[in-house]
Amino acid sequence: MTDGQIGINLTRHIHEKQKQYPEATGELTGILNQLAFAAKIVSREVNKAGLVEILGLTGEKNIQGEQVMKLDVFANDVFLNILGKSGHFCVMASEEEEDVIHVPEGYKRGRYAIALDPLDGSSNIDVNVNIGTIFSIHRRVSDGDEGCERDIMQAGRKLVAAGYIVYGSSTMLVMSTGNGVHGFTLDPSVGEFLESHTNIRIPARGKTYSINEGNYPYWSIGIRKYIDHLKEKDKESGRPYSGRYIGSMVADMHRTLLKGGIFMYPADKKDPKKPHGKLRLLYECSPMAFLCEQAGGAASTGNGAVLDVEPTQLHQRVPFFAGSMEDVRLVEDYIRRYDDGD
Ligand code: AHM
Ligand code: MG
Repeated sequence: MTDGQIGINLTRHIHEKQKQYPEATGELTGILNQLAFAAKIVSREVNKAGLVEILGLTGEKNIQGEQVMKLDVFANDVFLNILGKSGHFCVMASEEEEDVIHVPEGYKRGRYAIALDPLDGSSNIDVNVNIGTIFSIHRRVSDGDEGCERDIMQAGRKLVAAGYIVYGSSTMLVMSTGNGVHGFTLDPSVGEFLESHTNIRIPARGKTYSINEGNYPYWSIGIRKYIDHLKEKDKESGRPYSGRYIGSMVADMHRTLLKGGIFMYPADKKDPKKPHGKLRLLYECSPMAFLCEQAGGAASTGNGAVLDVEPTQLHQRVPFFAGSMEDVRLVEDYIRRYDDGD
């Protein structure tokens, strides 16, 4: 039993923030409510995933003889369905879809565009590791009724809002509308996201680094030297950095936002088809970069701020270094010193 003091929910939080901006239309409240609604549905299914395994329902058909949908396809359907009919968006993009997605016939086209990774890290579902949804929202820039790719393909600097939902030991929504970064934890008993982390700030410097070190032989000299450096005894702490890598971007970034340190997915020479690393600009790197900067940290491609990259392709990839300001500056320095022209 609590003393009746219940944290404020997501709707009230946005509402309160918007009061500071008389020109705000209140539309962001509606958008975040719709995102939260979709997140609750996906969260329910993610929590059932382990159980489904035990009950043997992961085959092609379930006991009713119905097709069992893969969770990432399910999450994609849920988000696109709810957001597409919300009246807030003119066009959408998803990691799961090659082209932009238009609002279904008969539904209002709105003033915003959204890019999504509906279920990032989905290869981790089988092993009960945190996965997440990432979103980024821009104001539309095109004229006419239908939105188009141009509305989605805007630099992160112009984001109106961005965030992620992490499905873990609890489900959390972490977001920014350009007013700091705030976290909300889903209370399943009342079905509401309640404010749990107000104004998250990344420490200026952290103690951990997060990277897939199996790619070491494929990295540039600068990245290899930087990682070698982190393993040396630090002059201040007398200890090397600790390695922490889950392999699920949302989970790795969530820890980095709260505790500091650096998360990286650099370019590597493993696959000539992916010369810029693995992570996608528009719905993975850009929204996370927005959150990092809003929390007082930094996010870089190694060669400038992620938020300043002008997108050229819907699914383009960029090298990504994000987290504590001093840690990000140091890796940039190594890249400048050793990889110039590499
Ligand atoms: P996905 O979009 O196919 O799920 O891949 C993205 C995921 C990120 O969550 C994570 O940071 C990265 O892939 C891990 O990649 P790797 O296995 O190469 O370390
Ligand atoms: Mg992804």
